[in-house]
Amino acid sequence: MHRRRRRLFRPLPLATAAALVAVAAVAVPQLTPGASAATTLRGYADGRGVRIGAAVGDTPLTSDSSYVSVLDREFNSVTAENAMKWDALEPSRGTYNWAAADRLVNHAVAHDQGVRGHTLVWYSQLPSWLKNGNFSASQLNTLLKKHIDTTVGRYRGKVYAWDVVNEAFNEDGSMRGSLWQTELGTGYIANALRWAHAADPAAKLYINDYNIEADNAKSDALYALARQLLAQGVPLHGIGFQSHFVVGQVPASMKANLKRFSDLGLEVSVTELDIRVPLPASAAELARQSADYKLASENCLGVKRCAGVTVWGVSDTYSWVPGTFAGYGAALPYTEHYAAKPAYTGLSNGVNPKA
Ligand code: 9MR
Repeated sequence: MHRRRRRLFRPLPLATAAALVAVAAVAVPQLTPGASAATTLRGYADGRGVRIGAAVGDTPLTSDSSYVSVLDREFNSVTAENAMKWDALEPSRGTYNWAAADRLVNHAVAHDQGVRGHTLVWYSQLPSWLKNGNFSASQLNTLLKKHIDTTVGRYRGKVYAWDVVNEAFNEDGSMRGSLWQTELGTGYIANALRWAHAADPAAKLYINDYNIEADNAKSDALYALARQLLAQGVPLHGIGFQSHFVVGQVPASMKANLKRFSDLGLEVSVTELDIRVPLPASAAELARQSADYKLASENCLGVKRCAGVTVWGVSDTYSWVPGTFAGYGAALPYTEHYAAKPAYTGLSNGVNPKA
């Protein structure tokens, strides 16, 4: 018998759905052709039980109503672009600033969006009191546990997946020489996953990285670590493939590479998709970028345990790309004026199972 694919998240409760239908029937007697919710990214994603997400900055969330309306219309998941990083949450030791992170979580709850938590253990964006504190290994272990207990605990039940460990590897597959790696050794990864699981047993726990989309030395090393963690019973549930691509360079081995992780029983997600093009962006490059958005999203959604695709921003206005890669930009699905680019159509066709 044909069975529907298991949904990765719960649909609206029946009563809520019925109420919405009832309200819609009264307040919106006619649907504008082409504007039904089913034709948005989140409409397609909801229909197949997956997430379509965007990284959200606190500035646009609080000051740009065009941004917010696209965000809420098109995306059923959000990731804090910076607000849940350690330097943002605990700028001085023991003094927490939850305001921006809380704002995003509350926004998500109000707009039926899930939250991906990003990120608990990273070499970067550490507060200076921590980075320069000359702490012993045992002190660092205690500080890390407290950070995870406090942060995951605060959002228990509200974050469906956490990027527990971010960017732990070098390109050649060796472990990156971070504060954590250097002082605590690779065991910090298993510990972080165990602590996060204890703080929120329902959250899916991820290792997230870039340049692991292809089958290469870095993804091989991660694959070996993932197998080892699973064999040891460590609560690792997923792998996040950041997917910061250059136009025309979506790796040919991406789908097969994601599949080998999925075959271990792990979820796979594209967590930070953007596709940069040389500026000024030509029509030909934008068309290529559109095809790449479709390919990259299908490379995940076509794999059995793909939980969803997140883009690293909504519009080109706030993207990190031009500030980091000189001469490149236009990496996201919307223009600075919130016009949908060909990239939007590519992404939409990638998410729509019937396209
Ligand atoms: O987009 C983020 C940018 O606003 C920050 O300045 C930057 C600081 O490191 O982090 C960016 O997000 C990164 C993410 O957290 C991890 N993967 C790479 C992303 C782009 O740099």
